[in-house]
Amino acid sequence: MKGKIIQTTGSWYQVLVDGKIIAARLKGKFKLDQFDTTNPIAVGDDVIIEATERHEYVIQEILARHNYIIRQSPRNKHQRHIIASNIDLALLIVTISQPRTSLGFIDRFIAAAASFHIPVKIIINKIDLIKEKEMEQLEYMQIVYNRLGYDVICSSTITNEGIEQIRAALANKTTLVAGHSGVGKSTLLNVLQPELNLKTGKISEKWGKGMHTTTFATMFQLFENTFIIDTPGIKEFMMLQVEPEEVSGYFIDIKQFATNCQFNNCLHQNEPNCAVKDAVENKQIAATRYENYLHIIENIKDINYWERK
Ligand SMILES: Nc1nc2c(ncn2[C@@H]2O[C@H](COP(=O)(O)OP(=O)(O)O)[C@@H](O)[C@H]2O)c(=O)[nH]1
Ligand SMILES: [Mg+2]
Ligand SMILES: [Zn+2]
Repeated sequence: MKGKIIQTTGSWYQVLVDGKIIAARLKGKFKLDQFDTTNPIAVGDDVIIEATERHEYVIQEILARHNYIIRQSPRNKHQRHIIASNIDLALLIVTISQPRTSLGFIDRFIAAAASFHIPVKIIINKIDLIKEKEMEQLEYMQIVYNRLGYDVICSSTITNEGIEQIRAALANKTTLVAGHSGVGKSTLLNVLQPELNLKTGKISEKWGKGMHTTTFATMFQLFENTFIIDTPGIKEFMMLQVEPEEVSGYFIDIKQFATNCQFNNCLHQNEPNCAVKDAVENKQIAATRYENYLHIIENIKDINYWERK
């Protein structure tokens, strides 16, 4: 039988098969060393399970993953853990205020998603709270990210603006829902599916803070054939696990111009004849995008420096 892993707890796996949840174990002689990761199976994996004579279920096979989020141990680059797999979409929920989501956070997130081959849609929630003086920021966000090819949906769980658009965007997909604590992720999911009854507001925020140690993702069904992945490992997701010279590959606007730089290893910092810097000056690349790109490469250089010491 074919099923999908929705939760992993020790050596037991919860597998969704035809709308039913079945507990299964790995087949005894399953070769752990066929992957170079600390976990052989992750949430989102499509698997083949089989009943044994003792009426237990065992996982026989993992079907090929079309993408996955992986975390590498900060101490050992070869220790890698798959957080979740087969993700069709990442929904990044942001807010202009209460709390404010920075453009740096957005750029880091979409670059990381690109590195994992996950498409992104941006939701600007709490649009009912927007003040006149915040309109400019709102428009800037819409223009910059639309121009990059991302859908930007404004929403409110109070007026229901954008809710049907979000529902349509999620249909028949497995979606990772991400964003700062307090932006309204749980509220939004409850509006889409009241049966979920997720905790919202202060209590869940408090929980979120102490939960950095666990990186177990879980998956739940929103509608038929529509799943949500919830992972506490968002910080790790945001860590771009690449070298500085690879970062521009995940900034589609910068990548476009990078081929015209004089040096093919140009980091677009202070190198001469840099087509990216020219494009920033000519406003073909948004200044905030370029600044955030520079922050990310500096940050990666820092991490690499301390690792190599
Ligand atoms: N004004 C306004 N408040 C919202 C909206 N969506 C959620 N909230 C409130 O924001 C707070 C945090 O929401 P919650 O769903 O717990 O955020 P989460 O941490 O991202 O899951 C709660 O008090 C919600 O009632 C919205 O669209 N407009
Ligand atoms: Mg929540
Ligand atoms: Zn350059």
